[in-house]
Amino acid sequence: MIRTGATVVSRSTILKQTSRYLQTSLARRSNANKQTVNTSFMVNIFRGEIHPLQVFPYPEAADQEQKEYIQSIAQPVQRFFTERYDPAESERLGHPPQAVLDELWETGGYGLMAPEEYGGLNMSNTGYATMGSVVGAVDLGLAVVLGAHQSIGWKGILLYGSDEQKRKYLPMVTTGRTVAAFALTEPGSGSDAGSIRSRAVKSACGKYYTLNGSKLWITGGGIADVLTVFARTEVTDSKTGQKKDKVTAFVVERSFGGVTSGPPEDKMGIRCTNTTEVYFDDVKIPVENVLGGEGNGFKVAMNILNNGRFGMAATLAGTMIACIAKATEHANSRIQFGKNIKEFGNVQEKMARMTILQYVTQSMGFMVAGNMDHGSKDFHLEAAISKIFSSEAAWHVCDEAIQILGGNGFMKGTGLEKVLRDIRIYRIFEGANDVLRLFVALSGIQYAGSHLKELQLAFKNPTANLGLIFKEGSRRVARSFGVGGSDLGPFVVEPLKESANLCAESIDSFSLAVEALLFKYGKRVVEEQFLLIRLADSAIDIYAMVNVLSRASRAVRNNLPSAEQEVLMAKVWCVQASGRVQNNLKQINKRVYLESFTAMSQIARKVCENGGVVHKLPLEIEL
Ligand code: MYA
Repeated sequence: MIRTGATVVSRSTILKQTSRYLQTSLARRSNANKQTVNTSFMVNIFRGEIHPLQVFPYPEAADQEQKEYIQSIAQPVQRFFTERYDPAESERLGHPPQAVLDELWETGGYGLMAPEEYGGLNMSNTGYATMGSVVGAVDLGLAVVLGAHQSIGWKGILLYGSDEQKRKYLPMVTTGRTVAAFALTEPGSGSDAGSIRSRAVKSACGKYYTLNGSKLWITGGGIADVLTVFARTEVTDSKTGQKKDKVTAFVVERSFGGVTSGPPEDKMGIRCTNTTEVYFDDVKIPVENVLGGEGNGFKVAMNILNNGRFGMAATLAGTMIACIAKATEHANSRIQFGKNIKEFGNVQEKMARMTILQYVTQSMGFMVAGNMDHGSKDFHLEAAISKIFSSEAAWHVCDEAIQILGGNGFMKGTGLEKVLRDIRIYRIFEGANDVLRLFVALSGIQYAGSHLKELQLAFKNPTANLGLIFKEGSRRVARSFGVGGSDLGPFVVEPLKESANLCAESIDSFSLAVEALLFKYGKRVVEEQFLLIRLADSAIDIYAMVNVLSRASRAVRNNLPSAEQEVLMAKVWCVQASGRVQNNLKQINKRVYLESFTAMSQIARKVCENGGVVHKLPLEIEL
């Protein structure tokens, strides 16, 4: 049994400790330098600093009244899906049945997070995450139908729209049966979102823009009548008077004329969603439809995406629950070699890993959502990590569920084959995992780098910067004696102290690795993708560790019936994740690994030059 007695710190003590910790560190920092403090836990660990507010204690994002509200919406939706929805039928039709769409429009499913005055259900991020989990357990295609509409399609209007834009468009897209879409990607611009070519030119009278260009793989592209479109525009710098091309976001109505769509794409999964190319030919957009200000489009696009990424984690957490349920049903009933297969260590390891991956994913999704509900603004890295982690975890969990079911899992009738096909795109869209890994590593490094620069400058005028130099100096001296490292002990319950140490050690090794990378490569670190990916993987494992430490501690403090299981999962996760972190960081420094990265570069170059693999059959014959 888990001890929940005298050794366990109360929630209010934790909150006090946390805020005292933050206040002292904020005060120290603001005395030392006047930079604004980033409250993101992940951004700060790149500097070896712990700002626990975003992770400890696990956010309580809904009071009783809000919980009841969320439940009152989620429960009937879940019942509706269980009783009246068939994902295979949606896939066959190429869209969810009209009766299902009607039901969703009528019950507010298209306007979950919009304020009531605009026809929405006024749900919080946590509420949205809950709905995502419900839908994700049923059909990932349907999740995209709903998510592309509200998570990115009209989210920009909610985040950046003027009162007039909100009044005009939000009621249309929440209850007015007008589908919204997000049009960023182009034939020549996928992950490199800044390189879009669509262009909008302002008229001489200054009243409208003329938009030309085309967008690719737009979810809802063939059925949306309101689109958030990104295009290059010429912007004059107010200070220098110089003209520059910058991205601007627009709300475009199909009814403006000149908006057409290609045929629906034939896709591997999420086949009930409509994905098309969208063309803009001399589309006249009134200037009032600029969203978030002329020239601010790139930031608008990124922030829309940042704001929605947690939804994917919550949704895929629901999917994993459904996959695990299928695997469990089989493990409980299947007898092989004279034994029920659930008795085999091999199956147990799979089931445990799947469950832990689901737990981590769910913890991340609701952690990010909860922090956003509490007003956090610095959640970009955490949201990106939750997207990367969840899409890979869900793939693994579904794949392993198929493995446990064996031949049955491979049959369409079990339903897992469709889920696996549907999950695949989640690693690609809303920011491909590969580019998001680089985003995580580089954003963190940039923050750490600015600190090192401050330090270098401080050394140029030591008398004026004694505080900063002394603080940094004593931190490094202490670390060199193996003391003064990070300490997560105060934030977790007794049974998790050892796991918290593993996580803290990982954080210390991580920040030292960042510093070493910066010293070795300076700005050139941007080119070192083999190393950046390993840094990102370490960051992901660390964020996963703090999530489970925080959530399992909450479970113990709140005496949840699942507390014992949650502690077990957190312990196993921390052992495995901290091992991976040490291994990844080792690869960043050690000669043999660095040489193998160079070798991999050479291998890949040769294959590309050759148009495929270079070696022949062992028989050495031509075919
Ligand atoms: S929609 C299409 C998705 N497309 C993408 O996600 C594009 C991916 N590309 C990027 O995100 C960017 O281009 C990257 C940066 C990250 C590669 N937050 O020079 P830069 C700032 C804030 O590094 P780049 C779809 O798929 C940066 O600090 N700021 O830029 C459908 C810098 O600022 P400053 C950011 O090299 C999905 C400036 O921008 C961010 O071009 C349907 C330039 O930076 C950021 N993230 O690239 C999904 N990034 O100038 C449905 C950069 O101040 C899901 N910056 O230094 C449904 C699930 C839910 C269902 C629920 C149902 C209920």
